[in-house]
Amino acid sequence: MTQSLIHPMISMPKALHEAVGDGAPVVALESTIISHGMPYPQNIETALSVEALIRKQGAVPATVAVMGGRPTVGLTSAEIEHLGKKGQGVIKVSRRDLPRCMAGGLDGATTVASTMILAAKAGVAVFATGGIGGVHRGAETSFDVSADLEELGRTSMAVVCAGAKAILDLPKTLEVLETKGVPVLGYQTDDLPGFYTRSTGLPVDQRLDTPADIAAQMHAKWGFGLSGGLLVANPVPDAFAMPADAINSAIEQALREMETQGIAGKQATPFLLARVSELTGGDSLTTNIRLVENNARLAAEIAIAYAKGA
Ligand code: PSU
Ligand code: MN
Repeated sequence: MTQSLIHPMISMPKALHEAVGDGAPVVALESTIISHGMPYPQNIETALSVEALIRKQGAVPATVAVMGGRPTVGLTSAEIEHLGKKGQGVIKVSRRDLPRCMAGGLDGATTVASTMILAAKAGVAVFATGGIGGVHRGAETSFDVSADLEELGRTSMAVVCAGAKAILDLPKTLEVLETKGVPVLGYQTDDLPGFYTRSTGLPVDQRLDTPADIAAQMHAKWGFGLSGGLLVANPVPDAFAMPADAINSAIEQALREMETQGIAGKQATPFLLARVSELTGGDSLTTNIRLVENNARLAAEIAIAYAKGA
């Protein structure tokens, strides 16, 4: 049973392997947020505190990356520190980068898309992140649509986020999620959260108020053989949300600078996150850290509810 859940090419600590085999609640965590999403040393502090929060809730954390070419689910603290210190010196790995990274024996930090792939192959069903990638502003000419959306359409995983990052075109992101059959579930909210803010004014598909309600939809979707993800949108706690004006003007300026400097492709998201943090004097980074912690707590509760069965 245990073997069939876990792909033989996945490297996983023994305790985690057993936890998955026993049907214990496990929460996957991504590593691009460590290497490319936050500066050192806050990146390492956050990654470790998020793992501790998940354990405190009674679930098992599993941070995901490619280490020396091996798809790895369940990094050690030393491996997390290694990725955090190397920062942008490791490859940001999405679906298309996995073969290069594996065949080349390289270290790679996994995005939402590739974390979903590795976690699913390790038998994990719940994943906490900050904000997913989505349709970038200006996508009608640049065609920049994050591979995260494609992955949500195909890989079975509940992804807990604080909405798509506000640097994106959110109405277009919702349209693509609809096309790909991904339910967007607002946790205790009717509105799509805006990552740094609690609301975008855009409606989610459905509001759900308990982890058990979310787990029930996971069982319904996958029990019926509908593959693909569910997106759980969890607003940043009020105390840590940013004023909409401050964050929006920082985003506008960062987007203008990105255009002037000709930054595009996989560099776009890391550039925007870092620049917005500079422009807000670090406030957006604090919000980012707090919302990831908040998502980890909810993801643990969902994993626990899901593990109880349909
Ligand atoms: N959420 C964060 N910080 C991040 C990211 C998400 O709070 O750094 C990363 C995730 O790894 C996500 C990626 O998958 O940004 C999206 O990149 P792109 O837009 O290039 O697909
Ligand atoms: Mn992109």
